Amino acid sequence: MDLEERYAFLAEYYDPNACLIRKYQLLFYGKDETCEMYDIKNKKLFLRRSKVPGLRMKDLFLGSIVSVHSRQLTIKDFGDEFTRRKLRAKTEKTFAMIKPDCIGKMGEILEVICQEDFIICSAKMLRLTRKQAEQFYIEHIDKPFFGNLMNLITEGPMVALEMKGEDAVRGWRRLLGPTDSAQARRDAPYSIRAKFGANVTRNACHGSDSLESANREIDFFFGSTKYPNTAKLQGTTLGLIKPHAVLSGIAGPIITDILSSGLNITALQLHYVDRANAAEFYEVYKGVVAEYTDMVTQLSSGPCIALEIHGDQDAHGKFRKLCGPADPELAKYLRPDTLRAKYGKDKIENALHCTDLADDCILEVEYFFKILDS
Ligand code: DAT
Ligand code: MG
Repeated sequence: MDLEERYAFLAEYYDPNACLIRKYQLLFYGKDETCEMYDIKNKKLFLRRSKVPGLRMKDLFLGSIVSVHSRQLTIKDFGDEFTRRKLRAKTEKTFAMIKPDCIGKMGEILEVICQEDFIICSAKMLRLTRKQAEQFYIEHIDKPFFGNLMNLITEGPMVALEMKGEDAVRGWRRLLGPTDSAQARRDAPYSIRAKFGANVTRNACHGSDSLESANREIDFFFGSTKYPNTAKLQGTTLGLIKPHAVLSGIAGPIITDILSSGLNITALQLHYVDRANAAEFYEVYKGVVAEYTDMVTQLSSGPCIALEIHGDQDAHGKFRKLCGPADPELAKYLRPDTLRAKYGKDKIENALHCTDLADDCILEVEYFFKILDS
């Protein structure tokens, strides 16, 4: 990015009080990472040029949702030709899948994805029926390996991912390595298939092979067809990776730690929670916890990843123990191995929410995997 450059966007904000959509011109200055906003309707300065905590250039792309001083804005369009030309090449999307053979390694794979600067726009754990799998891989229907491929794809849950990045289609294919994991180990030893794949069919992950495939595959999974999530809604608890942690790219390591503690992840979905829903979800803390408003602001400030956590017994108790004290300062001192100690910053940006009371587990799991996913 040329640091002198100014990028312009059309952003929309749904004002719940007035029940109307407000439109803004949002300007972002690369040089000092400041933001300026104009109300389009009355042509007035809305936000003086200033730094907006948490707002980065890489979070601004078509369809992204960003938080500017507690307002959730949707980036609807480029604001000028310069921005359109500059960013279109960069805002390429691709489709990735963590296949059933590699679901246990999803934390490590998400870590690689974030290290390579991909931004995850959508993520959902789901299980395809045979018919759906055939549709997805229709181009291979006559190949001798088709039966094996169908068995693998339908043998268990997988994670579908819509990702964005510079040269995303080619970049992700390069990172995947050759189709055959054995060849990948010879020719591209640092690739995902070399590291995580077993053979030519069980090769860890999928990646779109062209822009056209990417569009088709993103539409297949995240278009109008809604696939049921994999939540059990029984004997499980909720883990919510907060937006600050998702945006800073540490969801992968957090998931790896959860899985290596012996707990299972039985459902996963990325959500953009709006302020009204965040307020509703945290309602029990209203008037009880001093940080309530800040908690609502944090949860609605960007993408969060909801996890359904399952354990052989007492998933709630085990997961709370793994998360540690709500205040990371305290956690670092008392329980340095816990997730909040390792990944939290302060009481608000404490990496994860976990259900407080055993009796509320299913209510909270249902909030994300039944109510918000409908
Ligand atoms: P890719 O996934 O690298 O795009 P592809 O589109 O040619 O590869 O094939 C789709 C999947 O089918 C691939 O990920 C694994 C399986 N597959 C491909 N070639 C195979 C073969 N020769 N034997 C067994 N499985 C194969
Ligand atoms: Mg292919």
